[in-house]
Amino acid sequence: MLRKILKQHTGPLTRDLVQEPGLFGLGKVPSRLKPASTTTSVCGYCATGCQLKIHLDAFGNAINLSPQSGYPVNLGMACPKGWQALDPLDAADRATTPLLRDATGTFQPVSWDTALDTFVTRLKSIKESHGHESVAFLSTGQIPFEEMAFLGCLFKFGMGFLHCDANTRQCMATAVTAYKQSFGFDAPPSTYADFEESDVIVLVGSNLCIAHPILWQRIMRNKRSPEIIVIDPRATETAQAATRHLAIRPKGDLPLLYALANCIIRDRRTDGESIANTTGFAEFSEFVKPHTPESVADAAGLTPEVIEELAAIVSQSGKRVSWWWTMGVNQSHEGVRTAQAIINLCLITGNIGKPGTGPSSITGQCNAMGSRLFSNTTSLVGGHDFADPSHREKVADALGISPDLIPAEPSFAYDEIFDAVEAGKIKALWIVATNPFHSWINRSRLDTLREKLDFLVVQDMYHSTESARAADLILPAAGWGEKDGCLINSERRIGTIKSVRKAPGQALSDFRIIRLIADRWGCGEMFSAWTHPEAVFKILRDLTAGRPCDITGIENYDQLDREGGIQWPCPASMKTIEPERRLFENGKFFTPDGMAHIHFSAPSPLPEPTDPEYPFILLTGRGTSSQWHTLSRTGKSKLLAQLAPATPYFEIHRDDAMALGIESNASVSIRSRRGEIHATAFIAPTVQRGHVFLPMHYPEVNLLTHPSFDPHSRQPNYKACAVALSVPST
Ligand SMILES: Nc1nc2c(c(=O)[nH]1)N[C@H]1C(S)=C(S)[C@@H](COP(=O)(O)OP(=O)(O)OC[C@H]3O[C@@H](n4cnc5c(=O)[nH]c(N)nc54)[C@H](O)[C@@H]3O)O[C@H]1N2
Ligand SMILES: Nc1nc2c(c(=O)[nH]1)N[C@H]1C(S)=C(S)[C@@H](COP(=O)(O)OP(=O)(O)OC[C@H]3O[C@@H](n4cnc5c(=O)[nH]c(N)nc54)[C@H](O)[C@@H]3O)O[C@H]1N2
Ligand code: SF4
Ligand SMILES: [Mo]
Repeated sequence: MLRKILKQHTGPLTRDLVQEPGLFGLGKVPSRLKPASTTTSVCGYCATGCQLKIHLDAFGNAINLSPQSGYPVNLGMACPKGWQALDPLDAADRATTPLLRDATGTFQPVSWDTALDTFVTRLKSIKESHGHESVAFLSTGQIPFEEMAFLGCLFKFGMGFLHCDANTRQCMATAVTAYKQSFGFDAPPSTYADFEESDVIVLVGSNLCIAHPILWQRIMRNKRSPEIIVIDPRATETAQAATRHLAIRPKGDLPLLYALANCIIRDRRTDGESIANTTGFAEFSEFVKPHTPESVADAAGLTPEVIEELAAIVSQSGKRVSWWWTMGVNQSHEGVRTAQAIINLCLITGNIGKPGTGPSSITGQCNAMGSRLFSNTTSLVGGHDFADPSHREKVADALGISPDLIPAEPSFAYDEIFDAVEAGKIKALWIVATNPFHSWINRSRLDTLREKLDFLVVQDMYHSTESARAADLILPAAGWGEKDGCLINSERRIGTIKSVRKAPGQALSDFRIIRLIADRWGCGEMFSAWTHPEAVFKILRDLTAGRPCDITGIENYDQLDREGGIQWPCPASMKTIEPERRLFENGKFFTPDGMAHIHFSAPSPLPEPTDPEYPFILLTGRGTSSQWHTLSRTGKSKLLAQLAPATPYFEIHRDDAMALGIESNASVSIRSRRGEIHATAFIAPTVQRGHVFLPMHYPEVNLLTHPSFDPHSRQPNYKACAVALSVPST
């Protein structure tokens, strides 16, 4: 039956299908038999986007890998996760067949035929009874954008649902919103060469040595003896390696950044030419006046002298200053305004559109940037806007569908989807390549919400994740290394990934699963041209025509490989494709008036401040360069497992530990208003008094976090909540 469907709707064997021999039980196709060789693939973990050289056996199967030396991103380097990227493919808990929960609550292996039938029958009946807002999907920044686009377009245009979001909301929704409001498009301006060309590098809430180690290596290649300033409450590995560490009070960033603007404007250290390309400068100058170094010192946890000094360093005439931020900014109740306060500093000091400058968010997941342009969740596919009728017309025309199929109204954001589940409005969830039962803020709420869902589908490489274990139906997915497609890294560089391994058992690429669902749903015709990833790449490429992310000048995957990846934009009119390009060199932005808009608003208090009952601030984040998020992949590598503790630990200041009678390696109870966990004490010189730090990789962590959100981006405020510590009596 399955073969019949595929024959009918997918046309001749495609590159992608050929590389999924598990589907046909064929083994590799003879034409691929060739002597042992190599190919390349961009790494499937972080948004640095290193290229790996994959060593193949005579059958085209990956046997080993090494970092690619000529690639403009990693220049021959890789971090431990990249080196071990093949390990997780062989894990024993790979999902190898669809699993359906039976009447007793036990998972039973079922055929794809049954899985697809169940999927379609259940969702259609829920839609019929409860309407097109009753089903939502939650997806990811970690699959190729051809797959993301297929999922988003099928779900909205083919299946006719509305609500969907991705783990990118947990990650960079704040940066997206900040850029859109300030520049008129979600456009991180820098290129990685800027790390090497700056005189001053400011890292705000960004622990590069752990989270983007190869980008730190890029900084180390800077020959201008740069001042490297880290603004982080913790003395992270990056802070320790920097030239200057500002141990800010958690969420003290916004007052600090406004005070810096105040000093710079007060001392006339601004750049008039750059300010001429902005709107709102006069109002901003008035607004920052009360934010003096003295008045913000307490909120920032820094002395007025340090603030004055920083203001002088980041506004030196003739010096190139680049600002880079990550989750210490994005995951905040006021992340958007904080990101924009950084953008504003670059605008008023002229640090934009030139070598070694720029306000840049460093993205997290390998394809978070791809999801921003193509996932069809928050933005209409191809860098368009759902609310704009001309964009809907254009996309409908290009896809050959009726514009009426494209919704004008926005989807619920991630947290609103859960609220709608709670309210009984959303009855079914389809989770693809993310693990919110571990990673969502205050995640114990999901256990309660699970009871409210009539149907939960989880599409994952593994059947053992916290989310898969909660599902009614598990769809087994191929992972990185087992499929083709494109990823976009933090500097807007598009690169390819390749199928170099056969997915185990009956696992299929997400592309193929979505294709099968489209056909079974009865809307396969609408996607008749979406036969394989490269065909979809070309459809998406053509859709970008005339948008800031125009990539109509990219011919095909081979060209992407030949050129060492290509940054957007790359319109068809581009004669020469330079390997490193930054945005806004001409001082023109993507807003209707061509100006950058200066946004600001008054800082607001911490959503959950400490008090006598919960006297510590809990900070969370990445703990090690060797582990990835919820450990579903890196946790399977024996080698990586040796590089980080297997059970939860937390960092605490020596004085706090002494005051509470906590000894090194003691098991300590950490309580918030939402839950209690136990973790091993690590008395560390990294955290300030009154703070504790827990790595996010352990499932316990999000039992504690406080569900507050940035009002503009709806990004969760993962980084600061109030907790209490106690040593359990034995
Ligand atoms: N090894 C590894 N690398 C990864 C990942 C991984 O799981 N493992 N995940 C990837 C992903 S998806 C992401 S998003 C990135 C995240 O990369 P980063 O954002 O660099 O990592 P985090 O540790 O989450 O947060 C960075 C820092 O923010 C600080 N911080 C907390 N509160 C504040 C504050 O109020 N102000 C300031 N200024 N700083 C604050 C924390 O102390 C922390 O050191 O990493 C990517 N790379
Ligand atoms: N407390 C706290 N919580 C946090 C954070 C924090 O700093 N602190 N950071 C947040 C951030 S920035 C992020 S990005 C999120 C990450 O949170 P998640 O997205 O939940 O974490 P991952 O472990 O990356 O989950 C990806 C899932 O996709 C599966 N997978 C991998 N490849 C494929 C594929 O090709 N196809 C399919 N179908 N499945 C695949 C993996 O097995 C895994 O189960 O966590 C957030 N949670
Ligand atoms: S730095 Fe990121 S992209 Fe590079 S090898 Fe490590 S995980 Fe992969
Ligand atoms: Mo992230």
